[in-house]
Amino acid sequence: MKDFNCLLVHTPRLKKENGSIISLINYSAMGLFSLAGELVNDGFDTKILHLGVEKYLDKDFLLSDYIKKHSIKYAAFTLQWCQQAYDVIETTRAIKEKCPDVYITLGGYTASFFAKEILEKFSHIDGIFKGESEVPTVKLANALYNKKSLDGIPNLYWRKNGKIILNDGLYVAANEDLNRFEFFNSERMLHYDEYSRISYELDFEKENQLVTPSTSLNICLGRGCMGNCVHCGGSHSASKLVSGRDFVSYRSAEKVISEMKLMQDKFGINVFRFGFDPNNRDRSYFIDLFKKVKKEFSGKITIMYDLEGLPDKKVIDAFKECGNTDSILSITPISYSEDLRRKYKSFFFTNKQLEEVLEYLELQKILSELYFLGILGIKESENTKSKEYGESLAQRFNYVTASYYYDMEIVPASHWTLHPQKYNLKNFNTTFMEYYEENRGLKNSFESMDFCIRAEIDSVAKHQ
Ligand code: B12
Repeated sequence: MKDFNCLLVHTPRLKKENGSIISLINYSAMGLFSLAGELVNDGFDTKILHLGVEKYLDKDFLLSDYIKKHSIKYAAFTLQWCQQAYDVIETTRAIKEKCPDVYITLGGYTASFFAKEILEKFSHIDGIFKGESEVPTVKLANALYNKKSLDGIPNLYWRKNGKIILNDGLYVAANEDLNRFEFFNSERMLHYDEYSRISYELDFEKENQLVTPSTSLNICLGRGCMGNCVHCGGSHSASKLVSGRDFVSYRSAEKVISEMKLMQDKFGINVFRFGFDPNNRDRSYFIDLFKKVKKEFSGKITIMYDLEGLPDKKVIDAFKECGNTDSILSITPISYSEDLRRKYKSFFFTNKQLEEVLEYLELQKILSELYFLGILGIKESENTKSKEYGESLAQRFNYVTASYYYDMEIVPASHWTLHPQKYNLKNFNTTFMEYYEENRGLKNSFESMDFCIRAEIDSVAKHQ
């Protein structure tokens, strides 16, 4: 191993709620494992650290102490989700104050989109990777280790002689890359076992929180999307802006299955989530994958498959075979109105087609759930009708377990934030600083002493 230790950090969003500290955005980016794997393959001692899990297990845990103790020279933080904006900035600020020699980078969708603004505003961030970063991250670690120039490292924003620049060259992973990368290795993450049982929300005041059997840890099947849903920050057009990706890459079914087997054997994980449906016109990849999953697991695992478009009978039949009866398809019609669906969503389908699919799922005894979204900038009564339509479908079809209704989130790089007039979109965040303010939480974030004070109160109370 090279004498240069690296750390990849996931920072959830912290919030104070009813006197408790809770965290959201608890699932780390899938890509942290492939990044760690590539660094290790190149001889760098690398760990992934989930700040929420570490803090939950030990209220006195401070990342700055960890960095000093383990002589970390390079620390890379995910800023994938815009809700992480405040906590990532404040945690890294505190780290840089206490450990000035550690080189700090950010990466992920939100950091990529706002890279220049972040580097202009926050001098404690040394660099930001725009887009996909396995190969560039290894190049950066080598350049820092060998004290070489950072020129020529693709996808890297950094300060050259005080000026913020984006290096020439673009790295986007191809199928062969995805098949080479490792997306699951419990050794890479501290306390992976506990992480594998984390849920959407973590309450730091409550005991026994890391016990969720069916987590939403996603299996990486590929990257990219052919769709252009208006509100999505990972659509075809948004991806082009964020990472330069304008094609879809798939991971081989064999690689996916061997990873699922490992997760099952080592951690008893039996619920797997596939959040990838990039092209409704060609689902041959999924039909092949489902057949192979069936062969390997004999239908004894639960699969949650998030669809962007409607499945046809071939996909449904293959899905039925591959998982147990708890397996579930999630379908997102967005709106009751076909006109609104056509305007806001890709992979269009009519209500008649949707209902025919739900009938077929009922016949096949396959569970499904529906997602309708409150669209901003339209009449509220239209959204109410979407909610009601969803509820009526859930009542009509026994195998529709639920119909959920949420307001659409506004995220960076989404089409409607770039063309707000077309969508009557007002009062939304256009700068990184607005996301930072919107998500402002605990002072000093994960380096805050509030957790420790709380722990002290608890231990005094226990001894009284
Ligand atoms: C699959 C998926 C999920 C899965 C799994 C996510 C996961 N574990 O990674 C689930 C269902 C859990 C999920 C949940 C949510 N998601 Co989601 N998700 C997606 C989806 C469909 C694909 C993501 C993907 O392909 N990733 C693969 C690649 C590109 O990313 P990656 O491998 O993880 O990371 C690479 C790079 O981003 C970068 N990188 C990432 N982190 C870092 C860190 C460092 C240090 C470096 C150097 C590089 C780096 O390098 C990596 C390797 O190349 C996208 C939409 C889309 N089509 O892109 C939305 C998307 C990413 N999700 C989004 C959102 C909003 C959410 C939720 C907040 C929704 C909600 N309100 O609950 C939650 C957050 C949950 C959490 N974190 O706890 C938004 C993010 C927008 C934004 N900029 O903030 C997107 C774009 C969809 C949208 N609505 O616009 N999601």
